[in-house]
Amino acid sequence: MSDKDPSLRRNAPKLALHVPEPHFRPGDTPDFSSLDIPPAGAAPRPDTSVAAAETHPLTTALVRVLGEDHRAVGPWDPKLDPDTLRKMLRDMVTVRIFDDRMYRAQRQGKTSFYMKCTGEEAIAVAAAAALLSDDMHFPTYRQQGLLIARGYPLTEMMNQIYSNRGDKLKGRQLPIMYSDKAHGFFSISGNLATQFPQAVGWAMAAAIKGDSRICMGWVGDGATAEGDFHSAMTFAAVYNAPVVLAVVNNQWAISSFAGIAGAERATFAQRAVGYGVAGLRVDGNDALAVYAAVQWAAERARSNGGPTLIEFFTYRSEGHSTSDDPSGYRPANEAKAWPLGDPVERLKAHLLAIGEWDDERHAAMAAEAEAAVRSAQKESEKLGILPEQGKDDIGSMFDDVYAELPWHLREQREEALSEGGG
Ligand SMILES: Cc1ncc(C[n+]2csc(CCOP(=O)(O)OP(=O)(O)O)c2C)c(N)n1
Ligand SMILES: [Mg+2]
Repeated sequence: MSDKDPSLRRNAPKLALHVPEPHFRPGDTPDFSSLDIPPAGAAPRPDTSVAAAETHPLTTALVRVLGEDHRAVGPWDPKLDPDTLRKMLRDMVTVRIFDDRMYRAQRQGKTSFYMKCTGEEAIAVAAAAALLSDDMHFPTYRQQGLLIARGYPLTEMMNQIYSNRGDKLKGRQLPIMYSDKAHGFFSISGNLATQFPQAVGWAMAAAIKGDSRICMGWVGDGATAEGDFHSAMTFAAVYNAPVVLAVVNNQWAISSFAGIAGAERATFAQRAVGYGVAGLRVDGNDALAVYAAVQWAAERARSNGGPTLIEFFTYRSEGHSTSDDPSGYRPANEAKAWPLGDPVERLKAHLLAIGEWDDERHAAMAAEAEAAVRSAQKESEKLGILPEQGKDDIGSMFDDVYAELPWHLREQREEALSEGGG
């Protein structure tokens, strides 16, 4: 009998697969005490010029700056001036108010769809603050904070959400899939993970052209399972592209938890190790840590040190979108149990702790932000809301695709117009 005889496997165990299951389901009491949350200030900060491998211990650590006493501590403290801190806080508060009002607008039937980033506000807002205003972003649908932090008019955002007469994208994109070249905000694509190869390609082009601008690509934890994530990492590593690649790990991808994308086996930041790219794992609810990490990676990219993969560890506090009901797949109070806290409250507490803020100023700022969102909404609604759209200019749906409209589409256009489309 040969030693390759299949009968030798007689006593081998039956092959089995592991199907990851979230720790808690509706009705369970969420308990995150087994999560390893190192104290603020514990992670070392290597020089931005180190070899990628020297950052790899940081892919299992957690860069944190805001301590239990709400003070900034350790080598990652970006030592921001109070005005910058206050601007970040105002932007984060504005994002939250904007999200709440647009969520309500969807429930009132004024638009078909909305997506909030509640609990994740620090990430986009602090990343915007850390990069230069003409650096480019390839965002997903949860980085509205980039636009708000860069001063993009709230009315323009709402016009897009309502697909109204002011929508410069002419209703061709799903609500919230903004695009604005002037604000360095690439058109959002609903196809997950496309942002990574696009960002790497843009960064390579910037280098080929001898530009000094860098860019940042964004994906979620779930999207890292897409092939695009891995091809982008390969190109970024091979060509040492000047790019910052962010994985926002908010623990959920609609109703599937991060384990289904591989979080049980390794951190998302550890994906960097296999590609030989620098990697950082960062407390995404700590605006100062987010700022410091993006600033570090930006400096590295700008000085031709190459790409950095940053995992922002956070929690999606609300539903995936207005089409989702998370009570069907996770405990209702899971967001409250999340041990990294609320990013808005943490930044506010920091400003209070260093004596640069008080409750009255906070209330006045929040009221101002509320008024700004409310007045933008009023302006935008003058230009119409979604259910009213689409009748006045049906012919325009044939525009902007072909330089010369093919005959069959010309026919369809004439037919649509003669049916009273106007
Ligand atoms: C290629 C592709 N597959 C599936 C979807 C459907 N889809 C839209 S969002 C989403 C979840 C993405 O989760 P994650 O990447 O963690 O980002 P998050 O929504 O948590 O910010 C899925 C599966 C899609 N849009 N594109
Ligand atoms: Mg996610």
